[in-house]
Amino acid sequence: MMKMRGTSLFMPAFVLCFLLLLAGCGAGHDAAATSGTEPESESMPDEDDIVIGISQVGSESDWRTTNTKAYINTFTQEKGYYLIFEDGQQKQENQVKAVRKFILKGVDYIVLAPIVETGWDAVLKEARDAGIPVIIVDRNVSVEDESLYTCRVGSDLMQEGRNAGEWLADYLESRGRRNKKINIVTLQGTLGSTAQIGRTSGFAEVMEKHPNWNMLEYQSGDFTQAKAYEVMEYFLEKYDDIDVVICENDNMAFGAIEAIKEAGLKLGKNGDIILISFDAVRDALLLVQKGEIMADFECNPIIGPLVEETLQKLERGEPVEKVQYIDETYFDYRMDIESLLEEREY
Ligand code: GYE
Repeated sequence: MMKMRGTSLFMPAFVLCFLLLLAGCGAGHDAAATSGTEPESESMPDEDDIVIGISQVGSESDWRTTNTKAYINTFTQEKGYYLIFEDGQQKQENQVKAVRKFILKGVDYIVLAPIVETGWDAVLKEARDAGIPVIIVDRNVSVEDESLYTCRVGSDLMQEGRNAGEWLADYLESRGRRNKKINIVTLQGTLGSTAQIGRTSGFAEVMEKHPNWNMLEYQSGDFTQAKAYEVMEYFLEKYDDIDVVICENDNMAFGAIEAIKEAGLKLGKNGDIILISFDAVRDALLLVQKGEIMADFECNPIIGPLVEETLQKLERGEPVEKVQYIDETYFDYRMDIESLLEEREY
């Protein structure tokens, strides 16, 4: 049976002002959130609005900020959407609570960006029992029963890891270091997240083909600059022969670079350390241009439009692919970053 739009258990929503500022929306009718600490707004869905509850991971990185903006800019009330945005603040329990809240409100769709892969079975079952389609975005979930969610829209994170490994192999070859011993450290993302699992295992796959690559240590920097700075300091104290630093996102690269410079080491082609990163956000690309990050593997944060396309197909009762990957590329210090940046949104 078709559900009536906007007539479910709706409470007055609260506006997350900072999100609206991020999104550049003036008066703020486009996004609402249910955080009890925010000022109450009069915003209510129109009867025909498609009501979407988004449970976001947090705001740990530049990538995430752009990703959040893209949802807000895509699902506007002018286009007939009513968005309820919940920031999980990097805690799965907050995200589970948010999904339950969405179910209670009787939203039309749930969009879930899961912080880690496991632990979702129970709440996704509740959503399915309530007849609410769930679109998993960005990272993945690992559930016993795949029919607990409708589909996933995001990045092929394992492929990103493989691409980074292949790039390093080619680069070392070009520098005559193909068979030399190469010491590597990895700053991993949030343990158990698809972005960490995919990038670590994709890179490890390539590493297996190179017995001379020696992974000294993996440590998590939780995708944040501050944590990565501390971890990199620790790596540099412990090892004096690091050749390669893999940072599983750009914000961790920023922290690592700070620590490397403070230790008096040089980055880049003629330096001591080859640093590779993931995301390719604007500030990181400026460091690629300087040669400090030697290669950056793009993770496209603008997922909103593809989620919208998927949701519209579901609205029309059309089938959707279970997994949809967004197009991605990479950038390295040899490219003309300046002109690439002119056309880039983020
Ligand atoms: O790389 C990182 C963010 O899940 C792909 O999460 C995303 C990752 C992204 O914090 O910057």
